[in-house]
Amino acid sequence: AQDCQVSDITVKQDFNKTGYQGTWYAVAKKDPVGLFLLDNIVATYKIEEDGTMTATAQGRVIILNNWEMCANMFGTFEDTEDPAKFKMKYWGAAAYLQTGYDDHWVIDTDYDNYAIHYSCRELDEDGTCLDGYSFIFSRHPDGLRPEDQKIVTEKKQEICFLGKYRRVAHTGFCEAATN
Ligand code: AZE
Repeated sequence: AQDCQVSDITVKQDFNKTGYQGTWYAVAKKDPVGLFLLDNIVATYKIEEDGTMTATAQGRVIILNNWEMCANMFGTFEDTEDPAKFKMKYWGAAAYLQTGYDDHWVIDTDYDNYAIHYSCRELDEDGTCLDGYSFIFSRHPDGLRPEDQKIVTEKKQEICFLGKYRRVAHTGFCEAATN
């Protein structure tokens, strides 16, 4: 997909959502346009009894220009014909947080260590992504294992986001009981 066509991006083959369950720590992110999760981002995925995938996510945000808080977010996933491509409906625990309906693609994962997430919100006329975001997730709060970094760099290039990521800090901001 070196022409950066979103329709040519390949995702994880035979994606197994059961194996994807549990906690993932964001170690890097590529931001979309507008308001977004800043840092301390942790996502927890679960398969419900009816087989649908749901998730919760936390992260530090700044809303209304200078109000810093920990956003508690929820997502429900709709399956598509590709097992690694979902539509995600999401909303915040508080009404002033964000709601949305985004693509949620799993580009690659080994289920035990790393995962590469991708979402294009807006396609450009030429079929490339005009506005999108992506998370690099790790099962380990301290980051990716050295052996996974090479794979992740290759995938960042395949989704045409190489050089657009920022590291996600984990400082414990969202670990306090009340925020
Ligand atoms: C994601 C995966 C787990 C579930 C959810 C995710 C995305 C959440 C957002 C939240 C934005 C919040 C803002 C609040 C002011 C992809 C991490 C819900 C995009 C901007």
